[in-house]
Amino acid sequence: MKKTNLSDYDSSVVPSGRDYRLAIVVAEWNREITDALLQGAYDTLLHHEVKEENIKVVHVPGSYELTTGADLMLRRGGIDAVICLGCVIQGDTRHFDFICEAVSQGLMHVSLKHEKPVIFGLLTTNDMQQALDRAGGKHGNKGVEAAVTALKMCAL
Ligand code: RBF
Repeated sequence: MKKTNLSDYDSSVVPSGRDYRLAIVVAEWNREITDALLQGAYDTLLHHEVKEENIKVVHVPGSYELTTGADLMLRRGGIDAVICLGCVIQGDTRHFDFICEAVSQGLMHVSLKHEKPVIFGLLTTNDMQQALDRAGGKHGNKGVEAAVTALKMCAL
């Protein structure tokens, strides 16, 4: 059967998070969207047995700051993976391209530098509707998928 919600996943293949400590770095821009992504990621970690006290949530002003946020979390030590959540919506100027490029390159760099998974949970959409569709709408919740990815990477 064709899946209509892309965040439907086989829960049985997701490793238990009972031994992991994770940070979630969330951008405040487009908060309606990023709050929904955060809720999806947080609930998914709890569902897979991550202890509440082992989830650290921090906010950064915009998606551009996700890289620094992830770096600071990993520099403190004791974190197994960082989930980064943000939403960049195409506007009239080229900010979209610069922010998306910086974040995708930046998060990869932080991940390789610290040798820890850094999960790219950044929506990069043409408009608000596409973002809503991916933050609990018809295309699921990408925060859920980011959390599942984090647990799978922690178990590698
Ligand atoms: N941050 C986002 O997370 N999503 C956006 O859609 C977004 N659009 C922006 C558009 C402009 C014109 C500017 C100047 C900033 C935007 N930001 C956005 C904020 C950006 O990620 C960052 O917080 C600021 O540029 C400060 O470094």
